[in-house]
Amino acid sequence: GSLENYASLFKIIQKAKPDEIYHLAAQSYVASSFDDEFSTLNININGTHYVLSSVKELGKKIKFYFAGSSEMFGKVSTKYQNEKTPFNPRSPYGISKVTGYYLTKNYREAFKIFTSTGILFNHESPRRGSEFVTRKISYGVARIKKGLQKKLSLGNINSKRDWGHARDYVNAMWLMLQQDTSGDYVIGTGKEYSVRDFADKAFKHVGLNYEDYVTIDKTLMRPAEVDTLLANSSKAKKQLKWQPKTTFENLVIEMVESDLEFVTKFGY
Ligand code: G4F
Repeated sequence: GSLENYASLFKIIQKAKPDEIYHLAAQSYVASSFDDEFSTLNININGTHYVLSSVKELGKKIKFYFAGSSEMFGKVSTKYQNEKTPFNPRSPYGISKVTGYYLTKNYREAFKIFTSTGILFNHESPRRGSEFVTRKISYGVARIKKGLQKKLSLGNINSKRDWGHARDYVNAMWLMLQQDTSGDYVIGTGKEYSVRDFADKAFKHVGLNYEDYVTIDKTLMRPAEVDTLLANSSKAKKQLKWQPKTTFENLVIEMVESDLEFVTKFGY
């Protein structure tokens, strides 16, 4: 199926007759969304609408999960963000997710469909694509350690994120659809670290100093940056009994170790 094709999504849902739908698909690269605003907005907004509309047409008993994003908060004015924090997106990607959030909410209210949005903060793992900064760093560190690369170019290393492990966050998504009622939940660790902190820990893990290898490339800076994001997940902790299990330090180590293994095995 394709998010750009209503009929293909309708047919798949009609055939599979799912009990639950986890709608994670999107153009999810924030930086690329500035380069091609039109594709990002078309795919992310219409794609979400097509899935929701198919659910409405085919069977209201399907439970629907929408992957919202902390990018919806954008330029924040409060230290912590929860379900009541106003949205202030800074990228076409963030705007598309805010629209998806409201579509999801409207289908819940207007058509009485079980639809929940997880407002997930950055979630990482060794499976992360190297377009994203955490994997770019862990892979770069492994290649530098093995002598395959000399420098690592990064953009804004002062921006701060609330980074958790994807494994913990997928558990939260599943818990949302096991509830009796639908709703919106902020999912994050409640701790924030800068890109610099991530690089520092990753290089230190292999006995190196990031300052000797990281160079700043201004072309990697975004036209509008989200400087800081920090979750208040009290609602999820209380209602879903959800708790993140992986610490920042263990996340960094797991990613670096996985890339060391990859580089050793494949040699690139
Ligand atoms: O890893 P990033 O590209 O992730 P970003 O933009 O926070 O978005 C991710 O998390 C969102 C949840 O909040 C998701 F919705 C979204 O789909 C995606 O998964 O960038 C993180 C930070 C940014 O501030 C960026 O400017 O790292 C900074 N950064 C610095 N140097 C870099 C780089 N980002 C990338 N991708 N590449 C760099 O070289």
